[in-house]
Amino acid sequence: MGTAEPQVAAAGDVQQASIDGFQLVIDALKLNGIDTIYGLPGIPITDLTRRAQADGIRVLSFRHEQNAGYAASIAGFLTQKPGICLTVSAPGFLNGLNALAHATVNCFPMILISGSSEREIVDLQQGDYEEMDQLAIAKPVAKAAFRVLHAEDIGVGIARAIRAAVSGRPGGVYLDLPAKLFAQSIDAAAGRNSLIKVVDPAPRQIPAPEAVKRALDLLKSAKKPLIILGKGAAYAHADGEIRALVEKTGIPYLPMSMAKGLLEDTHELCASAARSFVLPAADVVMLIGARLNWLLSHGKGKTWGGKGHKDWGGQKFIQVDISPQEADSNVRIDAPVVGDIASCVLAMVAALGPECPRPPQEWLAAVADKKKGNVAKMAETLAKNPSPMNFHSALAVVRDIVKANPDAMLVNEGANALDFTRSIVDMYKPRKRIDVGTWGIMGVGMGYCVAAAVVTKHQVIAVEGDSAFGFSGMEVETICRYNLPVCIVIMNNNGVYKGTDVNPTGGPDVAPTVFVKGARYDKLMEAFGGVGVHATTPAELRKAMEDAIRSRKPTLINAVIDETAGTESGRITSLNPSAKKK
Ligand SMILES: Cc1ncc(C[n+]2csc(CCOP(=O)(O)OP(=O)(O)O)c2C)c(N)n1
Ligand SMILES: [Mg+2]
Repeated sequence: MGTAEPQVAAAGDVQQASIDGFQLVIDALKLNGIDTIYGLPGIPITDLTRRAQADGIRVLSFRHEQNAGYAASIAGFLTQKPGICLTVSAPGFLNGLNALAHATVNCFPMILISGSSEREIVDLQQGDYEEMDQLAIAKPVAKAAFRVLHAEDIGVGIARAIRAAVSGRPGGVYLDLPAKLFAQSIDAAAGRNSLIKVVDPAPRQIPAPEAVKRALDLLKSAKKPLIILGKGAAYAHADGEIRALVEKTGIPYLPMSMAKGLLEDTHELCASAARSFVLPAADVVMLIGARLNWLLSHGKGKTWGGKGHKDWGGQKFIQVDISPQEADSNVRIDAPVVGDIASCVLAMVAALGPECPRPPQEWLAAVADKKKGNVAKMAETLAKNPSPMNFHSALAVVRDIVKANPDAMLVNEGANALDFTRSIVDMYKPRKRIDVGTWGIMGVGMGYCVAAAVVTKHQVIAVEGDSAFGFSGMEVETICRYNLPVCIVIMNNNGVYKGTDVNPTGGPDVAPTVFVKGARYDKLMEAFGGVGVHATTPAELRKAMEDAIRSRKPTLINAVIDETAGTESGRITSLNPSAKKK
């Protein structure tokens, strides 16, 4: 009897004085300013989601890990902090893996944290619950991959993951946390002391002065200079410096899709409406955070004025990029400038001096002239009001709504629904347009909507192809559950690209690109308490969008589009062997 009391007290003390793996993970994340987790609970991370929420981290629960992953990836892009996606083992991990690869390819900082099964059993392939060697599988698609086996190493593991995700060229990082780690308890003081608050996670990388000089000398020698802004430029949050560079030099610029709005698309130097003129005509091109990948036709071929599809067009290139390996990936780079975009642009603006020569007037006039013609042509098309509604008449409405709400985030995916939106809907502010990115991936839509609403608190407008929407459509429940100000506009043309294909055999199956005709996606939103609208005219679409923005209620507008209106593969018909033959 006499010994019972102290024992209880001692047990209490021991409990107080120890800390478990769950808590160390949560504390390590919080210590590094991570306030949101995008995930889906289950063994072995259910308690991690519960305890993270209890500790003040916002835990957003999705219906499928892929969407949580896309949300985390774009949160990383928008905030420059790694977006965290949390999944269960094997199948949950694999569902999240697509987004991890997407983050790596697009240079978005993201950490996929997955629970995993018992190492000994996995390594002997003895058939554990959800057994999989996740670390090995993640490695090829991640910028880095780590596993933590001991609670004492959680601090280091999370610090390494954060540094790998955001430093240099950002990317997707995998962090493997086996189930047994969470239950490990260690001395509380030692545990807390083992955590690391990462100092300067994405250090500035200052470009070499001689590289800056080489680049500016080349730029000043140009007769027909062009600047191309990529999403790396948008990521850099160097909006003032980039504007200063463009306006000081007076050089026409082309924004890549997610760089739209870095300077307003209506800026007099924006050459988007003259893209097919400026690319082959330019003599010196400065790429800022833009890679010469397929989206820029690899810097050669007919797009650039080359004779054949692999021929150099004769341009000289300046490439501003954080990665020293990027230069010469597709064509010769005459003046690489390596460093973080903000530091590079700042250095260039400073080196330009007050008296910066403007490009020759003939060049500026030629670009302006081309723009004027194309803008007038587009205005004519947009003014038409055909019945049924087509992409142009519907997107003319979206264009007006975005102009009136320049702070709104615009999420965009699809083929025609993507290409037409990109060219018709002007953006006015940086990092407002988020889309399919480097891979032209379908399925980012609803995950992006959730993250955009949560991170920015602004209204979100999503323009979605009906096929594209289907990849993540179930997350409308998530959007309703968290009552997010998201207005989804589905460009419903009954299928992939268009709804008019027929089965050549005459059999009962419809063609592979065709969906249920006249589907009512709006009812899906109503099922979860959101607002669903069926819109068949631009006027109905306009009213529904205005109502959605006024109310900030989750809204889905089923915009019925002429099913013959689209083209195969949107703008990238050339990559589609069968369409090319036609
Ligand atoms: C993950 C993934 N799967 C498939 C594709 C191929 N793909 C490209 S666009 C597209 C859908 C186009 O249809 P929709 O979204 O309805 O746009 P529309 O052209 O009809 O406006 C598909 C399936 C892809 N890009 N990504
Ligand atoms: Mg479609």
